[in-house]
Amino acid sequence: MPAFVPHTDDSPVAPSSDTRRGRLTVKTLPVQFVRSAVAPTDLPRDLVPQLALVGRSNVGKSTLINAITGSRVARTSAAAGKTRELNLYTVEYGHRQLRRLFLVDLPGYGYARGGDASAEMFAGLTSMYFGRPAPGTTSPGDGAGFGPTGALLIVDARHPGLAQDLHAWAWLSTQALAVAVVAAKIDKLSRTERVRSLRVWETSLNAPVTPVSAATGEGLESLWTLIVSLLSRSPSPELPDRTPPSHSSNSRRPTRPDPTAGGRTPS
Ligand SMILES: Nc1nc2c(ncn2[C@@H]2O[C@H](COP(=O)(O)OP(=O)(O)OP(=O)(O)O)[C@@H](O)[C@H]2O)c(=O)[nH]1
Ligand SMILES: [Mg+2]
Repeated sequence: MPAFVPHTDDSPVAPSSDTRRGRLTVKTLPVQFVRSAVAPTDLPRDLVPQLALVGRSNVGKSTLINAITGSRVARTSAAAGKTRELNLYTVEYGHRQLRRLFLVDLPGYGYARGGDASAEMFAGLTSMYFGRPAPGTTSPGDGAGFGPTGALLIVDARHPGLAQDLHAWAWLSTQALAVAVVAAKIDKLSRTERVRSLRVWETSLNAPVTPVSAATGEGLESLWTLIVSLLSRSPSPELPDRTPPSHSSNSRRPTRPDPTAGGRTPS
């Protein structure tokens, strides 16, 4: 699988692909699986930034981790609903502002065949993880680890404006995090379809969308630039409440994504 190779010096991220010949230089970044997390005590306690990958089941989150690291470290599957815990990976990047990061692969939402159990598993893990303080914002003080520094919402370039994705974006946008949207599987669209799809995505989310393909490597260098920018933003010194509310709560805290929220669920 082609991967973007980031520069390891202090210069801004620069293309490593030989675009004149349409080829990508494939090189593996130092990346390791750390552990699967299901509880706060499984989360990292060091001050390394954490980037969460959020998106519908089967949208290509795990594949994207492999593509941007030039590895096969993350388990992928053509069948939806395979990832059932938070999988933590550590990556050495080598940029002046970002020498190391955690990539956190979340289970996908919207796995219809998983039923209530799958939806509850997703909601429970998400609220556990996003309820934790980001590295450097405060000391957890409870023997547990840190939560995300930033998050990428991964959407499918072919299915713009899905209600579940809009719902997830609305929720993510209320979090005290640097967040951005990435449209995956762009290789499945023609040039004309891409333009149309990205326009609909950006309008419906009211946010810029970075198109990528793990299959061809398109957009991966822009994605690394985006990641550096997201994770280099200093976290807010005042830690807002990032805990999703319970159903009985009337407070103005953000609500968690509802994996069963409307919309069709294409594969
Ligand atoms: N053509 C194409 N296929 C892709 C791309 N990214 C992922 N896929 C395929 O999409 C399927 C799902 O990919 P995964 O990475 O396992 O998806 P996921 O989001 O991690 O899924 P869950 O773990 O179930 O939430 C696999 O068959 C991948 O090969 C892409 O950029 N282009
Ligand atoms: Mg996965």
